[in-house]
Amino acid sequence: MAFQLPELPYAYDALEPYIDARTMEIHHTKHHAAYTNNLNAAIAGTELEGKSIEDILANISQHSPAVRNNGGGYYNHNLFWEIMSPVGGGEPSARMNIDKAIERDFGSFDEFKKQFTQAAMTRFGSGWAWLCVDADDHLFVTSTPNQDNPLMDVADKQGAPILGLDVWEHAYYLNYQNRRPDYVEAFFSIINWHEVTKRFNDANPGRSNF
Ligand code: MN3
Repeated sequence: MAFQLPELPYAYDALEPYIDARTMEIHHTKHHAAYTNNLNAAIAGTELEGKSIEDILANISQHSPAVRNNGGGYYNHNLFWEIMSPVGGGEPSARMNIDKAIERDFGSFDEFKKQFTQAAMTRFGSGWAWLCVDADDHLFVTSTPNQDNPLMDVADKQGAPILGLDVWEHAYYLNYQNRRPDYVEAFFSIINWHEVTKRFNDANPGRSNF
């Protein structure tokens, strides 16, 4: 079963004015579609066919650059579409475990936002900023180059990504040109904290409630 390009969970114009419809359409139908097709081509007829994307990424150091770049691109964009929502933004509510975990591990939401923004701004060239859960069930912020991600065994720090921001120029250039800081700030208006919370809970199903 080949990997499939997912449908977006909202219309291309749903995230305006934060992300414009044209950017979303090109990003999904061209960039994400290409990663998906190229991943399928790279694994066709190999032992990777039929494996989950998570399994492939966990041992990515053993695979070709084509699998690394396109497997990362496939996974990262699947996550990216889902952790945004036209009714998102703000801060996670007190009913979500994630808000207590952010306070515990960063001290405050503002400090988390500062660290995440810093990671997005200081990632030179193309890459991603991430909020992840580590093996000890603590949150951390990191960034990765190109289409790498923290599931990969080549990552500086490994963990389960629960929030990610694409800082490739293709993600923002039509609307923001070189103003990456404005794009990063806008992203905070469309974060789907329900989905981030779900991913936080899935990262450690045995966790007792906060
Ligand atoms: Mn992208």
